[in-house]
Amino acid sequence: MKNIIELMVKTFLFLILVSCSKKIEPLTEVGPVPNKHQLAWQKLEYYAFIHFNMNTFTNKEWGFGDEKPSQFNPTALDVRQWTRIVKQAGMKGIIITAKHHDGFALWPSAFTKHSVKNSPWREGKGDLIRELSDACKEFGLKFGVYLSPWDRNHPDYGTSSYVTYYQNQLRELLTNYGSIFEVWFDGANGGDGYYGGANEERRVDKTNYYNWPTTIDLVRELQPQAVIFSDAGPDIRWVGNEMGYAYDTTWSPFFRDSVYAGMPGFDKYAKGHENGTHWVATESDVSIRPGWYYHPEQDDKVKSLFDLVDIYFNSVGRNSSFLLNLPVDTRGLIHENDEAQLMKLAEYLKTMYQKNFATAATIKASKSRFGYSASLIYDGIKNTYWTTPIGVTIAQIELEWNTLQEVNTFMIQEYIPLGQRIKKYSLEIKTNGEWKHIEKGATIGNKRLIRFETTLISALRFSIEDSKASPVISNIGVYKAPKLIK
Ligand code: FUL
Repeated sequence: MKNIIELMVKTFLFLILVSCSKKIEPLTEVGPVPNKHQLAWQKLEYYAFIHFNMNTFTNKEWGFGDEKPSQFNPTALDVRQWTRIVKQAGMKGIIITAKHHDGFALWPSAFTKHSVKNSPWREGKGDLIRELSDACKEFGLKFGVYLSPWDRNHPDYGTSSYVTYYQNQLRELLTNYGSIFEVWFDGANGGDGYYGGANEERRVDKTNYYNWPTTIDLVRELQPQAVIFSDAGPDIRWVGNEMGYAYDTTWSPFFRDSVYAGMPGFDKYAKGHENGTHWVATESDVSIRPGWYYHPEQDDKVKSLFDLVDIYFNSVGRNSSFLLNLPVDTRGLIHENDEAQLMKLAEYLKTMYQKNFATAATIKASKSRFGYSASLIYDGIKNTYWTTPIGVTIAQIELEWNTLQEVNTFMIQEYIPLGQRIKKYSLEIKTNGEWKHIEKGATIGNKRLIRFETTLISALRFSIEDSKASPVISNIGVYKAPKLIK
C-alpha cells in the first residue's frame, strides 16, 4: 500500500514537472518594425504645431522673403502661456516654425542677419527658441523644430552653398536647445522669391538638391533620439493632406525608397503599403483655424468641438498621430478662442477615456497561444498581449457583461513592436439579444477607434478576418463618449 501511494505521489510530481516545462515561446517580428525612438513617438499621439513667425505680422501664409526684421514685433509674447495651454489641452509637445519659407529665423543665428537679433522684440536680445525650449522643459513637454528647406530670403538658395547654410542653421538648433523629439522637413517649394534681391523664380531638383542623406546624418549625430518627419520619412511620414485625416486603411510599412520630399502624386503613397520595406508611420497635420498663421479675420473660424473630435478619431483612431497647429497671434499669445476650443476637446477626451467598460467584461478568444491568453489584452499593461497559435490568422475576441452597458466607442491596439499584422477585421455588438454588425475594415496598427450609436449592449465581438501572421493585440477599450452636437 505504502509503495502504491509513493508511486502515485511520484507520478503526480512528474506530471506537474512536465506541464511546467512547457515553455512560453517568444514571438518573432513580422515585416518592418518601429525602432525604439519611433515607438516612443507613437505613444505621444497628440501634440502641437505652432506657426508663429514673420507671417504673423504681415498677415500672410507664405512671405516672399523681402520682409524686414523690424516687422517682427510681438507686443506681449509669453511662451509660458503657450506651454500652459498645450499642457492643459493634454498635448505632449510643441513643434515650432523656427524658420518658414520667408527665411526669418526665430533665434539669433550666427549665419544670417535675417533673424530676431535685428528685430525690435526684446531690443534684439531675444531668442524665441531658447524661451520656448526652456518653457517646454519646465512644463514637461517635448520640443521639436520645423526648419523650412525652401528659403525665399537667402541669396544663395538654389546653389550648394545654401545647403551648407541650411545645415549650419540646423546644427545650431540641434546643439543649443536641449533635447529635440521631432525634426520637421517641409516638402513645399513654390519657386519664386526675393533671394537677396534677385526677385526671381528658382526651381530645385527636389530629389538631390538638399543632400538629404548628409542632413539626416547630422540629425542622427546631434539628436539620435529625434524622429525625422518628411513626405519620405525616414522616421515618420506626411499623411498626404493638411486636413488631419488619415486614410481608413493606413499601413505603417512603407516603400520608403520610392519617395522623396515634395514629390508630386504623393497621395498615391499616403496610405502606406501592406508589404512596405520600412516602418514609417503617418502624422496627420491640421490647423485649428483655416490658416497655418494667425489672421485676425479668422478669429471666428476656429474649428468646432465636433470637427476637432472628428479629426481626433480620424487621425489617432486610424493608426496616425494628431499634430494640431495653433497660430499664435501678433501679441505673441494663443488667442482666447483657440484656447476655449482646445479645452473643450480636452474635457471631451477626458470624459470619454475615464471609464473603460472593457475591464468589467469577461473576455474570451476563439483560440489563444500558450502563455498569451486573452486576459492579457486588458490587464492595463501595454507590453503584454494576446496572440493565436502559430499559423492561426483568423480569430475572434468576445467581451461579455453581466448587465447591459450603455456605450458608443471601441478601441483596439496591435502590439506594434512585433509589426503591423491585421489586414481585415469586423466589429459587432450584441443588443436586444441579437448580434448587430457595426463596421468592417482593414488596418489597426497602433490604434483603431470605432464610433457607433450609443447603445445598450450585453456583448461585443471583434473578428480578425485576415492577418499577415498570428494577430497580436495589446489593448482594448470600450467607452461612452459624450454626445456631440454639430
Ligand atoms: C506646408 C507649408 O507650405 C505651410 O505653410 C505649412 O507650414 C504646412 C505645415 O506645411 O507645406
